[in-house]
Amino acid sequence: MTVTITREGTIAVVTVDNPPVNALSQALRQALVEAAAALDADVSVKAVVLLCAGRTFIAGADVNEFDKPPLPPHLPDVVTYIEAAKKPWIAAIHGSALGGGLEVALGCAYRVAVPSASLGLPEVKLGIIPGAGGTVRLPRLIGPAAAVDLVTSGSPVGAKKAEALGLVDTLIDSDLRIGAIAFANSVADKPLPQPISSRTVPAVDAGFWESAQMAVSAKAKREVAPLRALASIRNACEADFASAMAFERETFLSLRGSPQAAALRHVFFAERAAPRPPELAGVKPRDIRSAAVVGGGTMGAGIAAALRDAGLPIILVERDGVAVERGLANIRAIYEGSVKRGRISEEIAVDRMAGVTGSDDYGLLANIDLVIEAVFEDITVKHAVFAKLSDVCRPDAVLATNTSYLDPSQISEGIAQPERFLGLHFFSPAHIMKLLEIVPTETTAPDVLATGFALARLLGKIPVRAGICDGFIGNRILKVTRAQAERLLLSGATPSAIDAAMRSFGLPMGPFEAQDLGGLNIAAFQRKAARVRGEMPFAPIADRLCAIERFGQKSGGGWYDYQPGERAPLPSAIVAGIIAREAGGWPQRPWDEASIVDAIVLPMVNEAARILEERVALRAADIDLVKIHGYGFPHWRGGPMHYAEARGLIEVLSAIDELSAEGLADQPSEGLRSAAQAGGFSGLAG
Ligand code: 3H9
Repeated sequence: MTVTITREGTIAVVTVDNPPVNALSQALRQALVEAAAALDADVSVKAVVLLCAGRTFIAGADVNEFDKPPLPPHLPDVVTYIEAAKKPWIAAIHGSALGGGLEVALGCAYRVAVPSASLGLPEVKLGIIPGAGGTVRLPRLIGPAAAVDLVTSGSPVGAKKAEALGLVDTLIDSDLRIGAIAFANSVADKPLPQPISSRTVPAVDAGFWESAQMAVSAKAKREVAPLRALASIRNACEADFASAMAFERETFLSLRGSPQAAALRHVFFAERAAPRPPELAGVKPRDIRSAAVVGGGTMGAGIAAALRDAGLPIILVERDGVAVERGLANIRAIYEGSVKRGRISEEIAVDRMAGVTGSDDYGLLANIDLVIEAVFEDITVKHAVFAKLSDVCRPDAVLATNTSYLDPSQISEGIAQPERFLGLHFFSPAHIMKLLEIVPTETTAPDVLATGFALARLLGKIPVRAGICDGFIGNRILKVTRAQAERLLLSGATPSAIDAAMRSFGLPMGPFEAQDLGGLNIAAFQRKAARVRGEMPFAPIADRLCAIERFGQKSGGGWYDYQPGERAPLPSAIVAGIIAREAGGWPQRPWDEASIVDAIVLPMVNEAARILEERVALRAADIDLVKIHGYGFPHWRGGPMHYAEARGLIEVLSAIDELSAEGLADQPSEGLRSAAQAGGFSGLAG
């Protein structure tokens, strides 16, 4: 870390260089205070430009320090020090001014930024609130309504919007350093602007806080930080500056040590570790400038849209003209939906479709860099597709399968240059869902695997490397969840009670509602295939429902009944009857919310430990990302593995022991036993 001071005439330029993102470590805070003191004492300096080296302005407090006691100088004091400087400080922003970085900029007399910069207070995404005056200064600068939006959403705004809000004084289109120095010269002899801390807050309309409270709590659901941030802004609008700062700091410090903040920090670091598997360090991915998708069903169309959204030209291949038209219509429907939801404009939708070519001619793929197969889950159909791709594609083209349940190694049999083949398992809807399971075979070349990770980055997805097994990481755990849900039914719980308990735990939907929405037939098809392989999947009630064609909402009923045209699930007498018949011989017991959650979540953890033990997943944190980004596990709980560790693995182990003694779960896995003994999953990971 270095902070250097250079001179351009009477302007001092303070350059912060603390790679990778100029986070405000203790050493940097100290250096900023020292720079401010030295420059205040230097009569030859009329104004100060605060600039950052590298790819970004200060991106916030150093999150690595949040598990330790705070060390002086504390950030609020650093900001106060800069705000009290005798000469104007000008924050010159490129990249991201986030969290503490923006708070430092708010201590400066002026803020200038390049148009590509973004500014924000993302603290709520880490389970905390801004802790260095963000909730107190922001409403004094841009008004309460804009401050509430920015702080409670945690989403940054672009520099142009920031200028319109009054957060940035001037945009600098040319070289930032030169532009900021010119700006500094233009204000050097003017009186200092009134510090933000001593400005008054504009009044709000009657009922403003009540409606903000309702809107924020509806969005936050059970996340604590957004409402606490709102309370801090409200207090800052109603109290004097000093007491508002004290209130903010107290809230920040209490949240910093909270379980939600610990969980969200775990997710933050997991998301940053996942895209960089150590074994691929230094491996150069292949170039991907064009892509094709084979199969235009729901998955294929979603994958095509995801690739297209990342700017790649796309060819969609289907078996005949009618199927091509259907595939193109599926992609078009995705873009029409995005326009309707206000996600993109009509012009963008037209442009995206213009970049998609539909064809039944594999010959068009002769010069394509990446082809993803998303056809029917049948090994013969897939073999036929890859045989054609082997014939027509360049030998260095990357070939991928989006299979969910088949073995990618088997699919790759017979492919010319099998080292260019891998599994890329997207989640539906593929243009929205963030998770991408990357599944190499034994023969996948390192640069092809690296291409999978590079593709994830290009598409803005969270990549997780998964080994080959039935269902990879996510669907393998899902099977356990579903089996558990049926065991609960057989021992006295109802679908509505189980769904309600899981929603109250934080999932967007319970297991039965989710199956009714997605349809029960795909899982039934997979169970049939598993039975052919000699396996014995456990789904006695789902099997009975499928036998009477209760496939879910699309067939008018599944685990629940539905009124025609309605989506509200209604308890079903037919289903209750089937459960009662199947439950004969099962011991009945009472189930409350907590015991339902335990009987579903803890067996997930048990299976996940087995997955780690088998090295199907490389890290426990990867499994957390799979469940959060693919299956709606509440991110503020940190994923099932973090949840289990936070709860204590000994307790988890004994709960599973009890469930399995009652015949309500599998026995604890060896992986779980050894992790419990070691006090964490890190020993299982590699
Ligand atoms: C805060 O400020 C609280 C204050 O209000 C109050 C204080 C009193 N700390 O994301 P990338 C590391 S809370 C430590 O891949 P990109 C990251 O782990 C903070 N490390 O880069 C990774 O390390 P490695 C509010 C951090 O270019 C490397 O940097 N601020 C931090 O895709 C590259 O990260 C935020 O929440 C950090 N704050 O994106 C901002 N940030 O290479 C969070 C990053 O070892 N950061 N690292 O794996 C971001 O949003 C992105 O990193 C950013 C760059 C957009 C800046």
